[in-house]
Amino acid sequence: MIVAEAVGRVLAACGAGTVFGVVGSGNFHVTNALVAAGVPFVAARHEGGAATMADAYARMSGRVGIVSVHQGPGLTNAMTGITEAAKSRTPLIVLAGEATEPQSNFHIDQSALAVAVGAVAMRITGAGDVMEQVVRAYRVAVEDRRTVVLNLPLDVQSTPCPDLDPTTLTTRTTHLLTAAPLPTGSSTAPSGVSATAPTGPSARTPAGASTEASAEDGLLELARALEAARRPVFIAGRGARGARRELEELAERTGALLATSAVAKGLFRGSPWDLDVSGGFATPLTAELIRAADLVVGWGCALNMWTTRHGSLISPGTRVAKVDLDPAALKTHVPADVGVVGDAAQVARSLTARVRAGAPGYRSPELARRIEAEGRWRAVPYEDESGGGRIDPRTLTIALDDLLPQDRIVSIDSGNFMGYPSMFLDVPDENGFCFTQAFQSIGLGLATAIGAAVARPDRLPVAALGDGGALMGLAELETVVRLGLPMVIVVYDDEAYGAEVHHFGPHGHPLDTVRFPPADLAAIARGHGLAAVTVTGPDDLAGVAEWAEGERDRPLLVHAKVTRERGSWWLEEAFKGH
Ligand SMILES: Cc1ncc(C[n+]2csc(CCOP(=O)(O)OP(=O)(O)O)c2C)c(N)n1
Ligand SMILES: [Mg+2]
Repeated sequence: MIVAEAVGRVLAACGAGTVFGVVGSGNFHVTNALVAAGVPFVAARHEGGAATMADAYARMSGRVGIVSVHQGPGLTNAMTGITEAAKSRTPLIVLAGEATEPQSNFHIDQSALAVAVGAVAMRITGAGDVMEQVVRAYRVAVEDRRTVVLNLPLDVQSTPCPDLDPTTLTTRTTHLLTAAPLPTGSSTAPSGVSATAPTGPSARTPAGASTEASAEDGLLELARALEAARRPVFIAGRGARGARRELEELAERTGALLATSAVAKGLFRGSPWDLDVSGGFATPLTAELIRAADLVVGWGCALNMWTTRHGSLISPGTRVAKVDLDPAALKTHVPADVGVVGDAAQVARSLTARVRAGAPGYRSPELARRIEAEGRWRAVPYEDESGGGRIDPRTLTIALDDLLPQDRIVSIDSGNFMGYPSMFLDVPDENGFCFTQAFQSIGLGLATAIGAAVARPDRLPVAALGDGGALMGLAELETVVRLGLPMVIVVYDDEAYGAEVHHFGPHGHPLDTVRFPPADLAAIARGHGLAAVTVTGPDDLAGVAEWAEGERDRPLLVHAKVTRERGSWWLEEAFKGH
């Protein structure tokens, strides 16, 4: 056996779910070793797609995402997806061949590249302790919620190492995975592994963070704040995605209303007190109720500019509390008046046990009626502006919401269009929405939908893209067809980088650099083997209905020519951040 094969075997023994990649000579053996050990491999057509697929897969499956890339350009191609994952604290391992000889065409400083985007750089240094090094990388990904670039130098990869029989492999890997906790800072300076300092915080409580006593103080203060609150609202973020039951129990006891950040959309679906998403995508009712809150508690939620509309959803008199694993998150964005460092579910459980029940809080029969009547975007009246060969994106999305099965998983690209699917397409729960927007890159939407589809084959994958993002990520259209995914790809086509058009157009700037001639996206899709429908008005939606009611044996691309006279209302909010 050679080191490259040992790396694959050990990673498989750690529990790697699926590996996404583009195979070249520098990652050939490690990828085949993973496959030989039973880990499914998904071939992407571009490394950027592979990284984003693995990111989405990890988010939607709860497992570590694995990416496999060739040295040099294989890694640079993957960098945008790696950055998105690193910023989102997605547990991800990028296996990257590494040319250490400076004369090699493939040589670059891969560790510096990884660190520059907030990932953790590690390296396999020899045959001696390859098992320890792989397990350490895996544990840093899981326990610190980090994206790890694990460099595999070509000369080290080909070094012979003793064969690992399956029983010893399993026993030793299990032992290493469950051995003593990693010391604080191991993602910055692990012994035996070359690593460089990351820019982000560690999930493990670092020195100087809450002691047990101060955590207890924080809990007590939050308990008192909840008892005193008349109009409490919980806003759950990514860090609370697994804590629905605990948060609902505490909300029930304290009379709190329930909202989420965009990444956690769907978490409280079905609750009569669900306000859906807080922030730019919030309904008028949700914005009104959050503004009128006297206590807002962010659960695993930074309360950033998107979730709070640049802070404007938090009124001056409103107290803010935050519960977060990361002590730094208590102070960033909207700072907390009351902060608790801890896991959302655990903290909620312990508060439910100690908070006095009684006050109805924000929950009244009248409010329940209003939430039922006005709590969804599709209940907000609007004037349909379809006409002249173009469909109003609201009309399009509401119709799709009706036509497509509820058991869906929706992934969204970036751009002016992005609010329409985020607001008008319902999702069944927090595992029905995949939002790879931490880096605000366009072009990640299709690969996101593929990774999400691999994680949740029981759901209908829906990718919502702009024409710009669709054309940027087009390489993966073949992947959708090859994998036989029953995906619906909706392209909101305004023949432009609409975000730029609406940003600069009102100021009289020339827009030729951001406008394009029509592209026949339906024909492109058919060329790849998808079914396709071009929608120029509401009547064309019959084609979507036909596909939905049929065998769905091929993926469908809905090429929607959308109205483009005005920018979307959440975009103005977004531009404040530029
Ligand atoms: C990789 C990358 N390049 C450029 C941008 C700047 N940008 C933001 S939105 C956008 C336009 C996207 O166009 P499209 O996908 O058609 O969506 P639309 O805005 O038209 O709805 C661009 C170019 C970006 N965010 N990411
Ligand atoms: Mg566009």
